[in-house]
Formats: sequence, C-alpha cells, structure tokens
Amino acid sequence: MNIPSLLERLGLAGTLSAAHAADWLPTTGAPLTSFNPASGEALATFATATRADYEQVVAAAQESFRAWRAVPAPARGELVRRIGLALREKKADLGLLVTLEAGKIISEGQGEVQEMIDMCDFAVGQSRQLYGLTIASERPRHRLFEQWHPLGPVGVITAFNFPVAVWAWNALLAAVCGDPTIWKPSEHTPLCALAVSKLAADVCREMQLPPVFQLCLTADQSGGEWLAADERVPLVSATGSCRMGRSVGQQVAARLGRSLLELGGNNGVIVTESADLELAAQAVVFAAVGTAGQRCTTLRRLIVQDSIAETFVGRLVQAYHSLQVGNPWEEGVLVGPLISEIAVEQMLAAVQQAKQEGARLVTGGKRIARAGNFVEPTIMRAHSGMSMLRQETFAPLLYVLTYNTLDEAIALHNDVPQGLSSAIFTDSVRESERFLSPVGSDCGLANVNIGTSGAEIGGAFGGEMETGGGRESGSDAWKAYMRRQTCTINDGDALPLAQGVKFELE
Ligand code: UN1
Repeated sequence: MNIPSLLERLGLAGTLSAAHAADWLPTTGAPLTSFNPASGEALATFATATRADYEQVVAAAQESFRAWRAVPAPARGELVRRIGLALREKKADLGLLVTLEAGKIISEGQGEVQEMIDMCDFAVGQSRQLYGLTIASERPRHRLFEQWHPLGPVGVITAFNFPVAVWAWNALLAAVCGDPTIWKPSEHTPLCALAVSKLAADVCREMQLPPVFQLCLTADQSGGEWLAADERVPLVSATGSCRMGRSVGQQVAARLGRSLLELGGNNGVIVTESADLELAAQAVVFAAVGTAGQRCTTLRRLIVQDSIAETFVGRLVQAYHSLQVGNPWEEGVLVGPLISEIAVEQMLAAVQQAKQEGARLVTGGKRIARAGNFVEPTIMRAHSGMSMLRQETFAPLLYVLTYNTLDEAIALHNDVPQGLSSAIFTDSVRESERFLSPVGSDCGLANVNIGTSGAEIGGAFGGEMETGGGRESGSDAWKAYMRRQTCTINDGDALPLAQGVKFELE
C-alpha cells in the first residue's frame, strides 16, 4: 500500500502536524505518534492539544452553538447531506485509512465508512422529524405540548475500534439537533479522526456555516477528562471501557451534566439443539473473531446445549483452523492485528488466568511470531464458576459453556455485569420468544439467528448495567442531544388551576 499517497489524497500530507491538516485545530502540545498495528511501524507524529488549545476549541464550539441553534433543523440537515456526499467520494480512501490505522480488514474498513454514510442519510431524515407530543390538557382552552430545543456543545469520546463510525453516530445526530460537537478520539487512531474532521470542516467552510465539528486530540486521556469536568459541555457521550465510562460518568454526574455511555460488552450466544448449526457456526465465527475480537459487540461466551456441544465446537475448530490471520489489507485475510502490544499481553494473560481457573484450551492461545500485534483466534472450554467469564478481554478469545435446559442457559447468559448484545440460535418459537421475554436476555440488543455484532444504524444501540445504559444512532436516540420543553398555553380569559386547586383573590 502506498501510504504517503493515501494520506495526501485525504488531505493529511506534508509535515503531518494536526495544525497543518486543518487550520481550525490549534495544536501546540505533546507529540503523539500513530502506528500501523500490523507492522508496528510509525505512520505519523502530530502535535496534540494543550489545555489552552482546549479552551479555544470550547470557546469556538460555544460560539458556533449560538448561531447553529437558530438555523432551522432541515437546513442543518443539508450540511449533513453534503457530508454524506463527500464521504461517498472518499469512501475507498477513508476505509483504507481505517484498515491501516485500526487494523480492520478491507471489507470492515469500508463498512465502517458505509456506517457513516448510512448515519448521514438517517440524520438528514431525522432533521425533519424532531417532533414533540401534544397532550390532552385537563383545563379548558389550554394546550399542552412538548418541543425539543438544541442542548449545547456535546463532548464525544470515541474508542479505537470504531474510529470513525461512532463519531458519526454522535456528531451527525447532534448536528441536526443544533449542537456542535467536540471530539476526543482514541490516541490509537488520530489519523482517522483528522481525516474525518477535515472532511466535515471543509464542508462547513464551503457552505459558510459556523464550525460545527471540533476536534480535541490529546496524547492521553486528558482531553476526555477536560470534557467530563466542563460545565460548558452539557452532554458527554463516551464509548470505551467500563473503567473509562465509570470515571467519565461520575465526573459528569458530579456537575449534574448528562452523559451517554456505551461501554464494555461481554456478549453471549445460546445455541440450542433445534438450531440450524451451519448458520449458527458462521455467525459465531464472525461475531467472535471479526475485527479480531475488538468490537464491543464481539461474542465472548458461547452457551451450547449439551447434546450438540461436541459436534458444534468441532465445527468451530475446523472453521478457526481455516481462518487467514494477517495483513488486514490483503485479500482473503479475515483476522487482522490487535491494536497494540498491550492488547496482546492482556489477551495472553487472560488465557493464562482462565487456565488457572480450570478452563481448557481448545484451539489458539498464542501470539503469532511475526511483526505486528497478531494473536491466534482462541477457543476455551470454560465452567460457570470462572471469574474470567465476567470480564471483557478485548481480543478473539471465546469461552464455551454447556447447558441442559433453556432456563439454565438464560441464567448463565445473564450472569455477567455487562449487558450489551446477545443472541439465541433456535428454530423453536417457544425458545426464541422466551429469550426475548422479560425473563430472557437482559441486554440492550437481543437477536434471534443472528450473531451479537454487526447492528444496523436504524435501531437504538447500547446496553444495560455496566454497559452504561446509553442509546446511540437510530430510533429515538436523537432525544439525548436535545432539551425537552413542556409548554402550556392558555387562550381563555379564566385561570383554572391544575389538580382543582383554588386560589381566588378577593
Ligand atoms: C462498538 O464496538 O463500539 O454492532 C460498536 C456492531 C457495530 C458497532 C459496534 N455496528 O458491531
């Protein structure tokens, strides 16, 4: 791959300082280097934002907000529509950049840009649908209704594993809702953030609009901490680990701000004996090893009915042995690298600890001896008493448990502190309905005969408990980015009070 020419096509060539990439981005702080996780080579080094730079970014967002909130929502949608057109033009190159910097295979890199484009289309439609309810008033000649107003600058903290799509979920909805965003991307994927921010800022400039999309790239988590503590930022949307989310959530709550959290998953799939096992095997492999096990929706716990466990695990092992692990930009490769050396060490440590707790290695378990952060996709037979089952290891490490009755399977499934995604494979309506009932899956996403990952943007995305409770992208997720105002209008000449209260002046 010709990296310099790719960067040039995305407007990131030259000295590769962030300030060069976009003049709206003040940067004088510590240097940050971006690495190719498949080779360990440095891709570029930038200056990052200092606290003083951050102050400028927030001031710019506040000023943009004053103008942007007064623009009619469908006109705000026009900005997002044009961003969608620009993304379509740059889809191939942006997708390649995701592959290069985040290590996703080509199809997933392209898919991630497609997810941004889908989000544009969705947000454009939403810009004409920011509706409120009209409610029957108990008083004569009164009208009771609600309306939604822009909220203010929104902080968006994103993780390396979806380096551009999760920005799109937040920033594009926020934009049609009338809110500028301040983006703190992952330190692992600054080039992706620069390329997308530059594209969005260029569209704003061409349309002579205020700069709605701000970037605050810091060399560590300080940018996220500044946003979390900042009263000028009424909403902070954060995607990442439970540890990060707990810290952001607490800081935002301490100032009575709002947070929207999409944190760790520890997703399970139940495979019943009535399932189409070939379909289930395909779905399980994609969900467990796709994106090298680094999605928050990655399948981590497989719960198989006893009677089919040997056959099904055998089929998985056969599939695992045929998986091509390697450079994510090469054709035929299905599993790329982990994001960092630390991620490799964490996976190997998890395998060791699981063994100590009594798990048995079925396949994989080792680092692959070559440059870059490569590991073998791994399956372990586990048992319900293991503490490792309750932890999210961000790697292609799948634990297998077995069960006899569906109630037992659901209990095993729900016995973790996270609650993002879940699935059952069955041809029985009774089983699938039970899984989807109030006594079934406790997760924000629950699928039947589909794996845990790969959600469409049209549904609300997020989960319960330690996953943080937030909902992003589709459905009515837009409401998080607006403030609700309940209004009552009296067009009569009397002043009747609610609840029949009398307060009559002499
Ligand atoms: C994430 O890993 O943070 O459902 C998001 C999926 C993707 C989003 C994952 N559409 O797997």
